Amino acid sequence: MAAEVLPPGFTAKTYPEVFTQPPTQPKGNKPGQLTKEQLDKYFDQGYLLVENFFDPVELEPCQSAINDLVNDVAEKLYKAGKTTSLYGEFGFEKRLIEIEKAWPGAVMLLLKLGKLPQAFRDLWSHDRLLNVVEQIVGPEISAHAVWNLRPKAPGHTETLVPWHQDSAYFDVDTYNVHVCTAWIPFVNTTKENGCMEFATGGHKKGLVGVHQCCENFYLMLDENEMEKRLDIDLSKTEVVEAPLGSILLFNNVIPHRSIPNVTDSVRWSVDFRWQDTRKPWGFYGLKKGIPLRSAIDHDIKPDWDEYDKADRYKIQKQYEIEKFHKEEEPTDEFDVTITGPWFEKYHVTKHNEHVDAYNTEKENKTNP
Ligand SMILES: O=C(O)CCC(=O)C(=O)O
Ligand SMILES: [Fe+2]
Repeated sequence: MAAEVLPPGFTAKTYPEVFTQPPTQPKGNKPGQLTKEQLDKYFDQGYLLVENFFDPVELEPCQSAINDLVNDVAEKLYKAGKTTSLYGEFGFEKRLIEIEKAWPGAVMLLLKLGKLPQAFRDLWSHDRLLNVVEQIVGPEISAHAVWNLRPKAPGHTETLVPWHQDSAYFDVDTYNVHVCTAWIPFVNTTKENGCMEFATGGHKKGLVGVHQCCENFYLMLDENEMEKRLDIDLSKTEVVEAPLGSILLFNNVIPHRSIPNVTDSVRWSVDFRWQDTRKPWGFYGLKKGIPLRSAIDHDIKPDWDEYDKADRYKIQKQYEIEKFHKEEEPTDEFDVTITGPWFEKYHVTKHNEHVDAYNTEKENKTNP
């Protein structure tokens, strides 16, 4: 049998303790912090649902920021003559669906959001949330380079995320860094509207499996790989319905996916990540995080403007232009493809417009 050709994204290195051992906990409790049982469960399962963490009122500024963002997209498309209505009569859970029907790609424009509205900055650096993050990554906390607003519309394939480990998207030399995500829903998320599913305990080896490229722009971890290399029992995955007000915490090696949205409403959520400020950043040198809290410097003020200066989607594009000597094209504000350096980490087993936009140029460069 031919030997398996392993992709550069696979290192075979395992870091079990990074993902299974909580850091030493200082005495005393800060508001919102997890109980010992909850913390142990996070490190045992690889994820944890904390219900009623936020009063829904605390999420209203984000919901209203999302309404503004949808309005911006509606206006942009309308002004460009791509749609004939602003669909202003539709609300939070429906308007984007109508816009997407009129101009398929509207959801992608929101997914490619480069800048954080103030309400998102406030939520990411929310005091009670950081108290929890401190229990998981320790007291030196930075916001990670990667975050996403997820408008998951019914039947929309580009927001249906296949099985993966988040580290697969990051640099191989940060596979030993614990990155904690809080996935925060802005609606009740259920089995019907595309909530999250986790391969319970799949983080225990501390190993990033061989992914494949790509379902749309998403890396894929196939079930055979999950069973064989990550010792996952696929009969023990858990679909986690996260209600409004909850936070769903998970680490960067736990395999997870989201399931189809079969309702007629948008499933809105955001995912924010944190890591220890002193550990290396995992985004190909393209974007750093920013410190949010420190036990050494109590006066840290997050420099969100500095963070936002580097629009991840723009710098990913720029990286590609430089690396593959592509011709620089004028920015197309209606471009709905996503390409990124993670495409290079794994073998391409599935082609689509995103993957091809990246690799065609690569071939042109090597075979001029
Ligand atoms: O929200 C989703 O559908 C997928 C989220 C995800 O994979 C993540 O936040 O890492
Ligand atoms: Fe993920």
